[in-house]
Formats: sequence, structure tokens, C-alpha cells
Amino acid sequence: MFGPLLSLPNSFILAQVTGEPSADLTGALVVIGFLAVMAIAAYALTRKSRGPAPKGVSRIEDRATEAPEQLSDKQQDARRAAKALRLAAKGGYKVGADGKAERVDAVDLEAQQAAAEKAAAADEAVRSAAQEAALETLREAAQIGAQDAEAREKVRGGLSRTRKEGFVARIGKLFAGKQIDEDLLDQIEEVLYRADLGVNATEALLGALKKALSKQELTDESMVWRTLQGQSLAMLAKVSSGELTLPASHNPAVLMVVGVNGSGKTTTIGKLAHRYAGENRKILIAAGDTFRAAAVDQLEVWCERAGVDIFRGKPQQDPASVCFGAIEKGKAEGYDLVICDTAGRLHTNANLMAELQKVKRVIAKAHGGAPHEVLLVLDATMGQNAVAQARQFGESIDVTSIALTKLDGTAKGGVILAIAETLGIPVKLIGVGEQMSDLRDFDPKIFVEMLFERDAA
Ligand SMILES: Nc1nc2c(ncn2[C@@H]2O[C@H](COP(=O)(O)OP(=O)(O)OP(=O)(O)O)[C@@H](O)[C@H]2O)c(=O)[nH]1
Ligand SMILES: [Mg+2]
Repeated sequence: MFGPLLSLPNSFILAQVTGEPSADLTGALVVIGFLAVMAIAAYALTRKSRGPAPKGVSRIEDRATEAPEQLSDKQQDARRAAKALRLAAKGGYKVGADGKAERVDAVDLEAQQAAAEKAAAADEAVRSAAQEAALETLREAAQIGAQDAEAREKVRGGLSRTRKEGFVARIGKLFAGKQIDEDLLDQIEEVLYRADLGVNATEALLGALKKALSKQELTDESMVWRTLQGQSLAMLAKVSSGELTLPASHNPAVLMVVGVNGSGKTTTIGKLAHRYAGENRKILIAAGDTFRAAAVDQLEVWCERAGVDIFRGKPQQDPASVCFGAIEKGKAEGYDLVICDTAGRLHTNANLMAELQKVKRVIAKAHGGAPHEVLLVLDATMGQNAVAQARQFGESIDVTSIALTKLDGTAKGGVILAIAETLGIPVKLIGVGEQMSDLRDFDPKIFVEMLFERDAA
């Protein structure tokens, strides 16, 4: 079939020369026509077998025939912005408000550079200040955490006898297999009365238990403890008013310390001196207990340990004049704080209480506004007697705060609830041992937590 095709060039030339088509040329044209028809038929067949393209989808070969792709406005903007940025990065250009590259002169560039540097420095400052603040917060949190842990440990130790031998332990023993009902509450009431909590505190605690029982909230032992804890905290929070307020701005602040014999006044003063000296405050201690010669020596030992100054009078000198002299010195020599020790005295001895009133009056004469705090030191081992002391001292010389000492040596720690409910004088300090660090600020939350801590009981 392809023979006429091969001879096609010769047949074509021959036809040109002779003016007549040769048989070969005719055959070749027939073959070409036949091949063309076959090709068209094959194309038509393949198109049909693939079927039409789905609506909205153009085939690649179809698209190849379309006009070159048109960029959307958005794409064009992005491209322009990218170009502007590339130019700006190379220098001499900046990105205009419309996102296009704009030429800038050298001054603009310098200003831009300076602005960029300033912004980076400000950024850095903000970043490092934020980091520093964050670090400081972390440091403070760690410090508070450590102080908190130390405070808990000290208070836990200080209240261990009350927890193990006092009213908390005795209430614990009542539960053994018993139902929580009116009968059990009666037994709890008896324990509270016997435990130096006094009428007011006992009634307040019992009232809370009865209320919870009537609301059917005392479902188990833990709910009884929770109720006692919550009520105790509410009572103690009323007499908690933070640290002693003795700001140096009083030039100097004056603290007068009073209490019965042996309650822990001198020891508490030594511990306080140690604490405030650690805060770099200039402290003078007035040896206002001229009644016992040994009292001044004892105070001197504490002052040496704490590294603070002492103001001594003469033996048997009027205590008021010793305190006066100390405050004069304190004012003249720029002390931040003067602490006046006083001799222990029985709250029932009218003459001695009158002497204390005189000391207080003279202190006020020496320095307007002084004493800024009158701290009554109570020995927790005295139980209900401590409450009687506080009442009497309070009536005589307007006590502003209480330090409750020797909690570590007694099972009568619950007396603090009696003080809170009966007197309403703020408890600011608690003594939990004889060491310098055994004086803690009173924190009702920690106190209650450690008082009722069940695991350690
Ligand atoms: N365990 C314990 N002992 C304490 C605490 N506070 C004071 N003491 C001790 O109680 C005793 C009497 O303390 P002082 O500080 O001398 O008492 P004071 O009130 O100054 O006594 P007078 O000056 O005689 O009235 C000392 O043996 C102290 O060590 C305390 O918190 N815990
Ligand atoms: Mg003393």
C-alpha cells in the first residue's frame, strides 16, 4: 500500500513535465486520502471514549489552548508588597502606605535606622524588664515559700503538745466507731470546757457544730474537724491584724513590753531585737526592769547576741526615768526603734499596775505619740489565767497587742481561742521555743492548720 507513496516525489515531477497525472500519483493521492480519513476517525473515536469533561473542569490540553493565567488583585498586591520589601531590605527604598516600594533619601534612611534601633532597644528593655520582674516574682515566691515552710514547721512543733495531749487529741478519741449525733456533741462540749477554751470560745465552736448537724452536714469525722477548723479560723482572724507596726518614721518608734513575772518579756524582746537588727534597723533596748539586778544582765546577754545597744539605769532607779532616758538618747542619736523592758508584775497588784501606768505616761512625755505599741506577753501554759491577766492589763494600760509565748511547752494552746473570743486584742506574735528564731508572726491560717493537723497527731 505504501509503494505509491514512496514513488510520490518522482510521479509528481513526471506529472509536472508531461502535464498528465501518472497512475502512481493517482494511487498516492488515494492512499493519502485514505490515511487522512482513518486519522480523523481515530481522533473522533478517542474523544468519544473519554466522554465530555465534567462541568466546570477543563482538561489540561483544553487549558493549554486558553489565554495565559490572569493574577487576581490580591495576588498582584502580594507580589508588589514582596517586591517592595525586597527593595527596602537592599536599601534606598521603603514600603509605602499602599504597600509599594518608595524611594527614600539618605536622611530618611538614617532616621529609619535610628527609629528601628530605638524600637529594638525599647523592645529589649521591655523584654528584660519583664524577665527581671518575672524572676523577681519567682524569687519572692520561692522566698515566701521557704519562709512559709519554715513557719509551718515551727508552728507544727510548737503546737504538738496541744495536738497530741490537748483538746484536739481528746476530741479525736471520742470518735472511735461512734455515730455523729447530739450525744457526741455533748461530749465534745465537755472536752472544750475542760481544755481552757473558756465559755465564749466553747459556745462558738459548739454552735457551729450544732448548726452543721442540723443541716445534716456532719456526715463523718472529717466534717466535724472541718467545722471546728473553719470556726476557729473565723474566731482567730478577728484578732489577727498583721505584724507589729513600728515604722522608723516615728523617729524612733517606741515599743513598751509588759506582763506578769516570767511570762517571757525579756526573751521576746531579745528575739524581736534579733529580727529587727536583721532588717538593718538601729535599735536601743531600755533596761526598764530595775527591780531585779539579774534582769539587766539577762537583757544584756540578749542584746549582745542580737548585736543591738542597751540603755541601763542604776540599780533600783525609777523604771519610768530609765525609759525616758532611753527615748531621749534614741531621738538624739537617730535610733529607729526603742524597746522598753519592764519588770514582771502581778496583774492583781494595784500598786504595781499604777507604776506601769506611770511608765507609760512618762514615755508619752518623752516622745509624742509614744508608746506606739504596748505589747502584753502572755504565757500560754497559764491557760485561763492568761485571759484574766490580759483583761486586767488591758483595763490598766490599754494593751495594743499580745505575744503568746511558750506554746511549745503546753497542751493548752487552745487558750488562744479564749483570748480571741473574750478580749478581742490582736495577737501578733507567738513564742514556740527558746531560740532566737522561735518567735513567729501570728498567722491564723497556719495556726489553725497546724493545730488540727490530723496526720501529725
Ligand atoms: N519554751 C519556751 N520558753 C520560753 C519562751 N519564751 C520565754 N521562755 C522562757 O521563759 C522563761 C522566762 O522568760 P523571761 O524572758 O525571763 O520572762 P520575763 O517575762 O522577762 O520574766 P521577768 O522579767 O522575771 O518578769 C525563760 O526561761 C525563757 O527561756 C517560749 O516561747 N518557749
Ligand atoms: Mg524580764
